[in-house]
Amino acid sequence: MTRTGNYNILPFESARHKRLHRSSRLAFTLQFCLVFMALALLVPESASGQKGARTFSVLSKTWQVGPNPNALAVADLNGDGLPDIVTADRGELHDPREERPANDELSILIAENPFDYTRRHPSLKTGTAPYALAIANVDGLKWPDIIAVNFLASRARHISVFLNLKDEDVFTPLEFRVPDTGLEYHRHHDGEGVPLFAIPGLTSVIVRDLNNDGLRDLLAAGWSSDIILFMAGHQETVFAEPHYISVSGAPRALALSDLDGDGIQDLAVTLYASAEIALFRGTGNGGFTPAARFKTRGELPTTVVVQDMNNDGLPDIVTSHAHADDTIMIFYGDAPFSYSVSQELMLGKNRDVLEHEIRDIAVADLDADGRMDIVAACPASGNVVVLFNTSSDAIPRQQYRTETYHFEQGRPRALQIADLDNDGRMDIAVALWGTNSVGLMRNVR
Ligand SMILES: [Ca+2]
Ligand SMILES: [Ca+2]
Ligand SMILES: [Ca+2]
Ligand SMILES: [Ca+2]
Repeated sequence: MTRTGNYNILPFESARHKRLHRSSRLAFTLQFCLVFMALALLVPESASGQKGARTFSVLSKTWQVGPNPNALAVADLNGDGLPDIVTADRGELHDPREERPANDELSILIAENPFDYTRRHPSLKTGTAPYALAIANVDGLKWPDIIAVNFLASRARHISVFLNLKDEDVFTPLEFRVPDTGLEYHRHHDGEGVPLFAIPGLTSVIVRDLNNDGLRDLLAAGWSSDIILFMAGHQETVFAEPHYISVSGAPRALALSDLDGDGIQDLAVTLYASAEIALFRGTGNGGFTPAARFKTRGELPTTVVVQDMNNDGLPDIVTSHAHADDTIMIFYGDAPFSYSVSQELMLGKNRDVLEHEIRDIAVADLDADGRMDIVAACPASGNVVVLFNTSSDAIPRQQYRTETYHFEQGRPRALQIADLDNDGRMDIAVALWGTNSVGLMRNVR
């Protein structure tokens, strides 16, 4: 195990690694100018994007949640037709070996009316440091259940499931332990050689039926142990024992999509330490086999989304680098598992200044023009940046127009796009790390 430097420490908020790795990034850039048809675009702030023509209105009211919400999910939990909001309140990880100041709860905001929420008390208790969320129906009842993966997982509480028994307004908690048999620790150690983080260090979760048995299965990224974890849905126990898929390079974020058009869901994974995207072909029975790997043209990629960004019918891959630069990368699919053309969208003005720190991205058609738009949560600048695709063709260098929304002291950390008031227009819910609250952006277009 070699120590590879502070830049690889996952949960700390720091930009110091940036300077350390500038030279290697230059090398990357040169390399990819040769290998890829690489296209860079400094996204212009829209001249007409200022007052009067803006797509979203930031609600002045915010809703309190627990300490340091790290993830946010939107779903109608109580069947009244209005989407509710859940946050994973992770707390801080100053020393990731300590349970505190990490936190262990999920907050639930129940919509009473459009843009009017009541926080459910008490909050739901998870394992330590809930990092990512999924909402999916995993039991026999019709209401959507809540699944959280816990990064520190002290006392072996790796996965927390809350079964939604809607009629009693009750969530029944279940806990799942990931056995450490066969798991190794691949990340950083302190000066005494003690691991800084827990294994497997879960950072991402998706719950979906992957083996076509009608039960929803769980996929999670085990960042510290270089694994993807698969737990098949189970009639009695909700999830069966985990199986591991080995993925070197610190798998951090996951996206499921049919990448080769065979009707079976495939998997895209960001590899934080090796700065790659890894692609896996789905077998249809819950298995995944390696299909491709390529560099992200940056360092420390943190997010991944799969969507057709240029409307050519082929899925594209979007990623961003929170700790190294303020860029969003689009990799355009040209054949199954092949992404030879990429485009870089720069949010900042200067490549060597980490101004925004893109922590989360989401993609949807926000202005209903048939083109996929991108939203980025940027805690360092306090901004949510919205990139509207203004292109009229499928040529890989797509054009974007920017609208910037500022959250005073809020530090947007995670977001989800959803139609929160059922008016047919996509709104945005934002987890605010600095104020422990949820802010909303109402689509007023
Ligand atoms: Ca497929
Ligand atoms: Ca495409
Ligand atoms: Ca659009
Ligand atoms: Ca709406």
